[in-house]
Amino acid sequence: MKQLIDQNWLQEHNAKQEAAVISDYNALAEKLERSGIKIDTILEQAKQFTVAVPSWGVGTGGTRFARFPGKGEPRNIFEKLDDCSVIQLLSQATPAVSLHIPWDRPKDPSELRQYAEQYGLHFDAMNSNTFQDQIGQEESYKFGSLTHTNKAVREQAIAHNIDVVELGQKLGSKALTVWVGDGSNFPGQQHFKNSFTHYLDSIKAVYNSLPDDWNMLLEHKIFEPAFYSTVIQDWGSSYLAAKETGERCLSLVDLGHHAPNVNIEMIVSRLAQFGKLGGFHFNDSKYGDDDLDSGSINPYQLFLIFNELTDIRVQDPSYSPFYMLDQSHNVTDPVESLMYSAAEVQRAFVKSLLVDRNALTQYQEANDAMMAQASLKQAYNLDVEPILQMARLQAGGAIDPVSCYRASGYRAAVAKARPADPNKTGSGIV
Ligand SMILES: [Mn+2]
Repeated sequence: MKQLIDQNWLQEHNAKQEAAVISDYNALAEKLERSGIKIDTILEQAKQFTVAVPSWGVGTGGTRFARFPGKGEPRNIFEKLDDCSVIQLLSQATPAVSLHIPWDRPKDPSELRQYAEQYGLHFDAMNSNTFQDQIGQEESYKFGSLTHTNKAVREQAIAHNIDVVELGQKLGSKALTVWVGDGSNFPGQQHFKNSFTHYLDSIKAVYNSLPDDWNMLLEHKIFEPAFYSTVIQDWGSSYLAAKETGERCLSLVDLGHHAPNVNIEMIVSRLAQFGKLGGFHFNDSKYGDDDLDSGSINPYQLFLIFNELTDIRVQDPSYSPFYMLDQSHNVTDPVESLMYSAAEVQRAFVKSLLVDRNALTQYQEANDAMMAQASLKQAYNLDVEPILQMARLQAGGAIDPVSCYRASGYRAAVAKARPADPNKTGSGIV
């Protein structure tokens, strides 16, 4: 398999920290053993955990005010995959890449697929884009896409989604994620019922073109770019649409797409209870859809979400929603942020495995609020870093991905190989 960081060098880098990791791991094993937890079974599950990287995440993001490009930013989808391969190599938790079309449209899909496969990468859910106009496009999305009042615009948006599915099939993807910014900025601007009816008709048309082994994921978002009303603004609208559309049409939860302080872990439980929770976009936020790094603001919320997911998997071990990081990296090296964030999501997952579910159930049944919340905190407060380090070490990754990446000199090398085009502002999502 092709690797952009030399395996021997990586092993030498790990060797300096290996003895400390083994010592920490053994100490944690002893501690968990006292609670009847076998650390090796947790380690195996940690090694199985994966979260997809968004192709657009490896470029520097920006705000609606400005974008400050980083050095050596990828200039095309092949260079994006180079960066994704480094993230996977060092973190060993991100073997899949999620593409955004048309940003990542390849001239030759089979060439792109082979390019990914040489790194051991594959393609996760495909993302369509009808929230901006594309060059040469007949109709404009200024006043909406799948929900537009004009049938010709809706048909164009439907055709785009079907096209993305056809491309995704050639790339080995198994899902289409649909997010539309359709909505209104003023009371009275849009007829709520009519716009939702248009949405349902449009996504049903896309759904009918899906291959049998594909899922369609509907992503809701409370506001922005529409500031008064958004057609798919919440999990309720998403659930209704998914239910109306079909069995393989599911809701996707982006953590940043809710009002502040909304109980997202309960949304997770509700959607899952009725078989409609299909996937996640992980990120964190303080004020709105900030797209900050996962776990950087509210790691306890991330843990509580995984606590629900692990609870679901106790009932149904085969349950496996689509996981993706959806972040905008404005002030960090995107490769570092994505490696660090993948580990934060993996950390929340691992901690959720340590919750004593029998004890929690008993406390809930007995209305012992104190001990119920303490049983969650007991798992959350444990430092599981040795498990994550051991998982990476055994899988051939880096014990400490960020320090290893910095020592490798990868960014300096690509900065030389990828001179910035002064006329291009590059990728990035706001
Ligand atoms: Mn998202």
